[in-house]
Amino acid sequence: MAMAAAGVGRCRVSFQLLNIKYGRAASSARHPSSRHVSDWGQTFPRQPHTTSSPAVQLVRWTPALDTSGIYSLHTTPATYKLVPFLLADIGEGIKEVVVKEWFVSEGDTVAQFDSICEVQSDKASVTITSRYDGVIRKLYYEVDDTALVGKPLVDIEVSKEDDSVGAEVQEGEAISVGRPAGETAIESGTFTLPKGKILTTPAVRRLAMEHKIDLYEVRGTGREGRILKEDLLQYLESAPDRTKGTTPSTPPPPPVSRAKPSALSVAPTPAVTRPPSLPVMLGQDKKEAIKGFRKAMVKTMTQAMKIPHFGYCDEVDMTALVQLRAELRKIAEMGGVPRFSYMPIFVKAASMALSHFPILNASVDEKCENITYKASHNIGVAMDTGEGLVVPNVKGVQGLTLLEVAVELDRLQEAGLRAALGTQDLTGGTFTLSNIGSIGGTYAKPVLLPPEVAIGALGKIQVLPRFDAAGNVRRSHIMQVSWSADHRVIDGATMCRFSNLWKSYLENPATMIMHMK
Ligand code: CAO
Repeated sequence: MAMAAAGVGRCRVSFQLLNIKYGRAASSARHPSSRHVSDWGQTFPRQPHTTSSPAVQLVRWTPALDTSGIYSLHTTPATYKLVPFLLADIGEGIKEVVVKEWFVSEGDTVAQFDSICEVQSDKASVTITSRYDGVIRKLYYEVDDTALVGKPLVDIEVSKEDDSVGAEVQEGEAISVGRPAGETAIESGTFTLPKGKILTTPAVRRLAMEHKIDLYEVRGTGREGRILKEDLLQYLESAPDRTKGTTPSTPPPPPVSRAKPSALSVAPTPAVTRPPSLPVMLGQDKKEAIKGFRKAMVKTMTQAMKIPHFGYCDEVDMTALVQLRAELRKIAEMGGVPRFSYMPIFVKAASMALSHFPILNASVDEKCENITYKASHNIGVAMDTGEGLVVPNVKGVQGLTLLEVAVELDRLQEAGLRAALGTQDLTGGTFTLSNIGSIGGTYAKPVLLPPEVAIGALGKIQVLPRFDAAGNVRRSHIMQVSWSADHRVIDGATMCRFSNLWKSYLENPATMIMHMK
């Protein structure tokens, strides 16, 4: 941690500021938007912040230009106060997070709900937004530092007239960050914003200003509709004439497909496989702390391996589904879903089969004394992201159409790639599927995600010869599936019957459609 998080005492401290240079923008190059940030364009010495942990510092800066062109300031009765902005309790027992990115620099002006930084716990990535209008005076951490819940994240200088700021901040008090007072957990689904507020970063606001774009016209694809830089760039690209201030008559086009090349389109036995990346040559051994999603994996997998796993494998003839998917894809495209992979079908078929085997959509407590049959089919999907393995889940699959599952999967995949999955996305799963076949392989040995009791791993769909009922060899699309179940509560026969039903939906998609609710 580069900067020690100051404890928050109750003393009031006023201080003098010396050598405040006039005319120099306080904002950083990274956030030139904050040119207007400080009316005085001053830089501040760091000493005031290193005083004995003031909870609230009352100071009035009265700029007065001296002959050398340098402002001197005098401490007078307070007009502004410095508020340590504490990292809120973000729930799920999270005690610390890693700072992934700062959206502000010291000296930047922020308004309520402006993004301050992106932090990542071992469960989720969360954008912290400002609770106040004010000027950022101190960042307590560097990128990649570990920030502690309940400790200051930044100091914000706010107007003393700002009633939203408590008179004093108590030590350990977790100010609710990123949401209006009164709202609680950081859950993308439940977050509400005051009407008219636009969620975005100062950098995006600046870019919008430069291009004279009304941000109300830009569709935000970030969490809670946050407008990302990509959204703005796409808006600019798709409708340059709109930058002159006209109102769009049609919604912006759906996001560009990020689909990787299909494993199916690859030649069956390529002679040479191109490595996916450049080789890494380490000159010397490198040791690093296990953090973020990997840390979560350590915890979950260690816990999971205490559970006796039962494994069951089979192969699925996907030939009919491969053809049907081509049709579904076109329909999905017309419905605004540019990528319709096999995953929504696997997920929906699993939910339909789970309706017949509720014990597989269940959880057991730690001592394995009780089993809870879950009403909702919250199907987790293992995702390979830049940050590592994450398993967000699609909630309530039993009540969703195939298209709705596809839309939600697309959102989760998009968020996963941006490391922007919320706690809600990553918790509450009841059953998991892991499509390792989109990368390669046939059979796998999936490990349970406790307290869930079953998980399936899907292999690569391959074109292989198979006999049909009449004994003729057919060109078939074959996919292997590997199930693991908690053998304390699930017997092999149940797993096998479930797999048979799931497989029948995929092999005869007509039956799936017939039974779909
Ligand atoms: N066999 C062959 N092709 C497959 C396939 C399979 N099993 N699964 C997907 N594909 C195809 C898709 O259809 C798509 O091709 P098209 O563009 O022609 O449709 C292409 O591969 C890329 O798919 P995708 O990966 O973008 O999307 P998806 O919905 O199929 O999968 C996801 C999404 C998140 C499951 C996948 O990207 C992923 O991360 N898989 C890895 C999961 C993992 O790491 N598991 C291990 C967990 S234990 O550590």
